[in-house]
Amino acid sequence: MAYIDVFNGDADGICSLVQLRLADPKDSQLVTGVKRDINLLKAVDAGSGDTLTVLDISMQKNHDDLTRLLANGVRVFYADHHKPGDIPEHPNLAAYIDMSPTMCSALIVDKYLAGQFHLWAITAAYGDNLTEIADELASQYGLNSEQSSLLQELGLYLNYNGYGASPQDLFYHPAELYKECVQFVSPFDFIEQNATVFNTLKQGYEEDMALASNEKLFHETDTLGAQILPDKPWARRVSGVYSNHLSNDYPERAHLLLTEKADGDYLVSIRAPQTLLEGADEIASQFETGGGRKGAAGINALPKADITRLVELMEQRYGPHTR
Ligand SMILES: [Mn+2]
Repeated sequence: MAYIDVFNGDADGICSLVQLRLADPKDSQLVTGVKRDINLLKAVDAGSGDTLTVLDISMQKNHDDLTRLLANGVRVFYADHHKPGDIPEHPNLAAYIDMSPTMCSALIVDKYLAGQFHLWAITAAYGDNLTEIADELASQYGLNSEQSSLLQELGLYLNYNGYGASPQDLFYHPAELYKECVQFVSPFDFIEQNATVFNTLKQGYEEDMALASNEKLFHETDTLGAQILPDKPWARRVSGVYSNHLSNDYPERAHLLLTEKADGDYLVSIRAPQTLLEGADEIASQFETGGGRKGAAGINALPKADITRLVELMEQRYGPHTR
């Protein structure tokens, strides 16, 4: 009879589990990883009598392992906001899936728990870049602007910590960070009483962002800004939040962020202009290891020789004629 908690290593995954375990404490086994590591059910072995909680990872990407575990007699609670694919019909599966663009997994859990730990849910909404929704909830719950900016900061840092190629790149393994958070019913108490964690993340974020801003763009037009970051832990950590930042600063431009990998290929983040949130997935899927959503997509391993073609594709897709 084991409890196994499987969660994405970003703000949304962590804050989802924090709420559930504050409501229903369990001595559980934790399965998580860096944000991009979403095939988390693969490593899970469980059987009849075991209870599995799965948070903020695509059911579609974990479909075969979910089916395997259900067939083993495992009871599963699943909450997520990514495309689920076919949801298995099984009496042992409780699936809470909501793909609406105004939801994140922690808000789904918040609804399930009738708002018991809404401060953590608001933190996650900020972390998932759902700023307007988070602001709305914050004012509904009577937070002042100082309080809501503090939750926004925490969400940003928790989210930032999840990026990286492997847990070695991160300041805190997401499982450790979860354990630090779940000791506090309120994220405000976490920030105040666990100041070392908060300040470590804040300082790391600020230093990494400053380093990224120092790197020059190698291609810059009204249509597209493109930048290369070096093969360094700071670059792998900051690339995701830095892309969000660029995209907020230049909403009319598309963005391309390439991070060098040890083998000479590039990890690529593609952002459509915020004023034309489409096409990023189509561009990414023209490359062997590419994929993603309309507004934001990526390529896992782009050979150096393909950089020019990628830049041209983006200039064509988002050039003046598309407006
Ligand atoms: Mn999420």
